[in-house]
Amino acid sequence: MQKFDKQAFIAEVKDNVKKLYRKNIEEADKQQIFQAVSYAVKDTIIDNWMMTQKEYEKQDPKYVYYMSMEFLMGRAMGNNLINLTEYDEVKEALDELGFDLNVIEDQEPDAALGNGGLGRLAACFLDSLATLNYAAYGCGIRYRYGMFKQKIEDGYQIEVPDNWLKNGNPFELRRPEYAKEVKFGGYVRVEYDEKNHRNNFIQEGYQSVRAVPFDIPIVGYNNGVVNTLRVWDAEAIVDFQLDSFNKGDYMNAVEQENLAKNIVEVLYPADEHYAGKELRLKQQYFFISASVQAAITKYKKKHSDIRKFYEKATFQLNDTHPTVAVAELMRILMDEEGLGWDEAWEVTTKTCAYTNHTIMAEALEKWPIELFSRLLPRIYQIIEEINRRFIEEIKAKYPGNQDKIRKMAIIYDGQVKMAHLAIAAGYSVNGVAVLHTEILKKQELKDFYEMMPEKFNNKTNGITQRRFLLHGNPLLAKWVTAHIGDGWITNLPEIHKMAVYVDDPKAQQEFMNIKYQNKVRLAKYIREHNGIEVDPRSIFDVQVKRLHEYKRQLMNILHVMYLYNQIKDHPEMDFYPRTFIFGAKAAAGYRRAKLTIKLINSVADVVNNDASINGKLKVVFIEDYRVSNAELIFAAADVSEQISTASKEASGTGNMKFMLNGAPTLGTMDGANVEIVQEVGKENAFIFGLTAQQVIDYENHGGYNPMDYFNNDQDIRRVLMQLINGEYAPDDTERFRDLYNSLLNTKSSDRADTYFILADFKSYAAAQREVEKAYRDEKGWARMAMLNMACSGKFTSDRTIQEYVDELWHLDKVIMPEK
Ligand code: 26W
Repeated sequence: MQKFDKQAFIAEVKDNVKKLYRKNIEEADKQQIFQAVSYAVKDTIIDNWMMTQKEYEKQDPKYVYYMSMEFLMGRAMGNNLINLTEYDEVKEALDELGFDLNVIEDQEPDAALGNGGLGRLAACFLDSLATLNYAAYGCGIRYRYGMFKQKIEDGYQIEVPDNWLKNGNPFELRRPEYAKEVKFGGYVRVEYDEKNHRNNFIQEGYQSVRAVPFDIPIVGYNNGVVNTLRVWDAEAIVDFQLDSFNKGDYMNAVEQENLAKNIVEVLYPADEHYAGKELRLKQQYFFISASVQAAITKYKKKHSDIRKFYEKATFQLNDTHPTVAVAELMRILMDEEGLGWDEAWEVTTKTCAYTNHTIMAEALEKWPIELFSRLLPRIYQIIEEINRRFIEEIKAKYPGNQDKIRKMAIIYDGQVKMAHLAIAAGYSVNGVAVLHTEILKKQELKDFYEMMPEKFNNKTNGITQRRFLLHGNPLLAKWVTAHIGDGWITNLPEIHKMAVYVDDPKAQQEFMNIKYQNKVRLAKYIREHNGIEVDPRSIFDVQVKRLHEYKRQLMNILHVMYLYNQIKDHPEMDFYPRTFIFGAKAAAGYRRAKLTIKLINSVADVVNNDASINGKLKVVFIEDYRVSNAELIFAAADVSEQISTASKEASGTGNMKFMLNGAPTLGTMDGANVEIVQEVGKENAFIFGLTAQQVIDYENHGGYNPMDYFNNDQDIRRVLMQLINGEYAPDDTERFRDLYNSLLNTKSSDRADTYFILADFKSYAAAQREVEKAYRDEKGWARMAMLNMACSGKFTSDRTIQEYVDELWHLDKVIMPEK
């Protein structure tokens, strides 16, 4: 790669400021500097991007199309500099110009085109694919508004639209020459084709939109590779011209304009909750149709036999959201490429693979037939036929077993079940952690597993160490590199070499000192953004993730209330100062989750302002938790709270980011926590609570009664009573009644305490005491924290991607020419 030329870079930044803003650099504001620097960075990327695509043309590798409704990319500029290995150089150059790179980075809005785990996983995967020299496209939607911005007012969450494109996105490239048409509605006319002796299916009376791709570069680490995230924008096909009126299709023009505008308007912010909205199905088909068409076009440029499409392309479906790809591929292969059903089916089943990310029943996507067939008439026909044949297969395998059909059919009870379609039509079904995959096989997808065990496999999630250590925690990254070299950046298991230092007093001290500095950095952020003063010498105990009942933020804050009671009762008690840090967005319509945020803030108000406890306890709710502040938070954490009800968290990926930054896990045996403990050893984590099997047994056979805990445990009883006696809501004692009810009152939910908070409460409290005890032993803690970092090698997304490649995708490594 070309060497960085500082003076040339400075000149280019100055020139960009002039061209973009007609200003000298001294006159430009920070946002303008950000833009000017980004365009300079993009310039470097562009050459590599063109070269990469040229190599792909030449070497003709197999591509993976990672189809996802969500890509939670976060900020691009800093990450691009990191992967170009020009971060420090640009920092220096900007210093020379009198700007702080960190401050300039803060000018960039997060690209928050995702909700949480699933979207961020997609982003980590793109980073790893590029870094490992694999040809890949991310395929998604260019939402005008991403994940909402969260404001906290009077302790309540307020959702504010995220106008992330308002200053433009310097890294994206509009590619109108690759636009595709996507059709909705109308009806299908069948016409016999005399010449080819087959039926032709022609969609008529439809509305359509033009899908216009925007390409965003995905820079591999130090290898010259630049892949593409292709997100689709929608435009009206009929120009909305005044003379439409005269042509008589004025209303039609308006409708198409609206259709286009609405489709890409906003990301659905309801994580793990399916709402069955027509617009969401439109979004799904919109980006999938465009992406599949583009993949076919690309293939046909070099290859003539469409029957071998799967040799050059594979579609990974990120949960069920893009599953309509199965039918869209069938449609194109049959209706446009002229294949027969069996030929098309063979290609499709060799192309598509499905990843399951959740076992939460309310997340399962199923569409009413009426809606589905009206919006996608031809696609629906195809799914009907897939279903018919699939049921034949079930019948052949399980003669006379109506129950199997009821449980496995793709269309049943008036609904189209997207997970069933994905499983029937894909060559692979994978879970995202060992435990999760086992639960899929034995519980959720048992019947499918029994019928086609060969499709099922596990791919434990991972994260990119380049964003979450190299960029997010520069002090620790430099320190690690100084000890073991920089091999860990592309080969994370090498970080295990740090294990030899865990008993070295000097290393322990250096490590703890870096952690301290990162805590100071976070404390400053909290002061500036929340107005709360926290002590960086206290234990930073962190739970950051989407707000969901199964993740049990409620248990965490109830425990804080319990600690506060203890400290008030026993002021003399020796208590190590603790800062409980929360960050979480609640789905806008999820009332109980929003009430939990209010409770956290109400407890914070009381605890933080009680001078009598001498600052022993602090509670902070960080507003607008997102990728960019997450990087600061992971780096500063002492304790990683991973406390979901066992069996509910498919994997978790935040858990891995904490571990990488040297924060031991306080958690249940759930998701990837199980594998984290396996890597680092039980003695270097704080594990508590029911096991997944125990939870599943309760769920299947009953026998759990939270009232028993309420009646028999006075600490629990006291904390619960404080939810309804005005302790944290003096102005409205009823405010938190619903939370109280959710734990005790059977009527308010199917079963009271659906997520076993009371069952796990005391073992959680005990584990928390162990945390405190361990933290008091300074050397012991340093050792444990460093071991966590040293044993995090397995959890790089590079490993995950390599497993997908070796076992499922079989991609070719692309060799980049020396420059
Ligand atoms: C249809 C609405 C909807 C939206 C999003 C349903 C489900 C989702 C996602 C599956 C939610 C999600 O992000 N799941 C998370 O995926 C991560 C990556 O695999 C896992 O680490 C998390 O455990 C899982 O909750």
